[in-house]
Amino acid sequence: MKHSYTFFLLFTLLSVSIYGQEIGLLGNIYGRQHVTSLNGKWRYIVDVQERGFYDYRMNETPWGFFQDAHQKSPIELVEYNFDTSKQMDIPGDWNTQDNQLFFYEGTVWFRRLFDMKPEAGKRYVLYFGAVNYEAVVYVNGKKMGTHRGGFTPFNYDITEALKDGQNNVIVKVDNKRHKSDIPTNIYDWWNYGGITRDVMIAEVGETYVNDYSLQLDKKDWQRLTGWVKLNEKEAGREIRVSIPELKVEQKLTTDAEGRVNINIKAKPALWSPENPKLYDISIVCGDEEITDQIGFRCISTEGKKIMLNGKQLFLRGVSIHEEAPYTQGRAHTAEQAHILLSWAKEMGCNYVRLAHYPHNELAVREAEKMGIMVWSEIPVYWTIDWTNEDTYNNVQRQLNDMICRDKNRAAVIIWSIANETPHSEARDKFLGNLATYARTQDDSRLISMAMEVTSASNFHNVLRDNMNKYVDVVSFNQYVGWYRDTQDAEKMTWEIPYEKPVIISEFGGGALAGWHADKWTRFSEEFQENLYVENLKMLDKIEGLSGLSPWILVDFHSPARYLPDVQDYYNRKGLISSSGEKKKAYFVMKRYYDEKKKLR
Ligand code: GCB
Repeated sequence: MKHSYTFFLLFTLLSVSIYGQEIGLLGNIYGRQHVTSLNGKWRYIVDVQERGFYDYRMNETPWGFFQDAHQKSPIELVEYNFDTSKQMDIPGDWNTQDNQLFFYEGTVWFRRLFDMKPEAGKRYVLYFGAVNYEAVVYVNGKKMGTHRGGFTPFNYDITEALKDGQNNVIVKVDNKRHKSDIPTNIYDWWNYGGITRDVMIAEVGETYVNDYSLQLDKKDWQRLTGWVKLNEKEAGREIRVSIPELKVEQKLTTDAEGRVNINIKAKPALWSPENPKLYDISIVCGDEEITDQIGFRCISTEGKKIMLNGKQLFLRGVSIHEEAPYTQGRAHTAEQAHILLSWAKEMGCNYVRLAHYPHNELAVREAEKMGIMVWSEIPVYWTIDWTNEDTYNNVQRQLNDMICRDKNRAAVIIWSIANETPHSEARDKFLGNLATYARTQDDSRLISMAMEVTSASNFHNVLRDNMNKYVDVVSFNQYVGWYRDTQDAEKMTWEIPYEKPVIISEFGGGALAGWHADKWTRFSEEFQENLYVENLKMLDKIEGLSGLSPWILVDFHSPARYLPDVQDYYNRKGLISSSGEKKKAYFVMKRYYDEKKKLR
């Protein structure tokens, strides 16, 4: 067990030498040419005490599981073996793939072997769609880096660590909750641990297109603007941008920053829910091509109105958690997203609130194809450690990566920076900085956050929030009928003293699908149905009401919902059960949205 000091020194030196490098996020991983998927079966070892990481003095050990050690002779002591350990599907959470891990929060090690023939003049980028929560990544025993945050992508240049033949990638995943994390210690959804989204290796040239942006010019709808950025500050590289259907073909040359600006005169048909038109785009640099489908549209506000392409619109929405329909666990495929979004669409939705964290990229792309607008959110939820600089840096990074990944998606119209946060000076400073940062990263979309009603006396509800000056849309959650009394709904009045559009980002109540009683019996479908009827009457009276996203489309797992035979660790506020049964309230929403459609 006790290795000499020399080994320790050697390890310290090795662990700081750069084998891998966390690099700028590769834009549009799904549109790249040479990508190898590492999805599939991965071996895993559950490591409750993290003995694969720390020695018996709690120092990081050089003999950790990332060494993937194998016994070389019968006398040698090696107390783990990936080769004979169990396997699970990646992407996938561990909670729903191994019964013993249903409630588990801690460390699990994963290993995947893969064959490679690295070529000279090429670089290899290992990309993770998301790992919840902390990932320490090793390739062939060499540490590539550590990433925190469970819902955003990250990547490493692993070129120097690769060898000809068999290679391994080992990831230590830890989903323990901490006060200073984002999200923090408590939240109302399941803390699904693991490598929950696609894992890929992209092969690129020494100089390659790292990222690009292409959008409709906000002020001139016959102009497309944007940029392309190389991984290196290399001037003089030719970049070709083409959109065949618009007869656009541009040859551009990078500047000293390795960038080109795009400014194209074109007359695209504008993307909208009625016509979710996407154009095939190609970006070529050297012998590498990136393809994409991009829609062009303009989202803005005018007083209390939300405008899409210059026309007022009502956001007929619903909130969705990224939970697999019909089965359980974290959803990660386009097919799963399609089922969820089809249920929303059938209910009359043109918009979804993807709560409470960035959903997978394929889901956003699916919404875009289906003509569904998206509110995308970072998990700044409830009581964050507002004065902790590390927490702020972490969340700014998550916000940055969310925007970076989806900035070319026409469907995304709102970036949300928080949900139900308690008012304080520290919180205002934290969120104010975050909103300002979001705007510097993307000034083409609306910024919002789910606020709370601040005072409610004599049925008079007032919304006051210092964050009003930072947001474009004032959104708030309210639970008349569930956490407050339904019978009061018709007496309620609302005071929202801001000249901005209003979205009710949540309302709702629970019902167990198939359980019937009278409308005063909690958790019956009739109770939920009545709650929706009364809420809709009440909400329609709010001045400037521009959209709704009731809570929530489908029941979802939550550790905070204990009631046996009713909740069984599910939040039952779904309009649809986890097995796909539509509850009565679903049809109340559908009727309401059908009426709203006629108004526009
Ligand atoms: C809320 C939260 C949401 C919860 C919901 C509830 O206000 O934003 O995450 O799940 O209430 O069911 O209580």
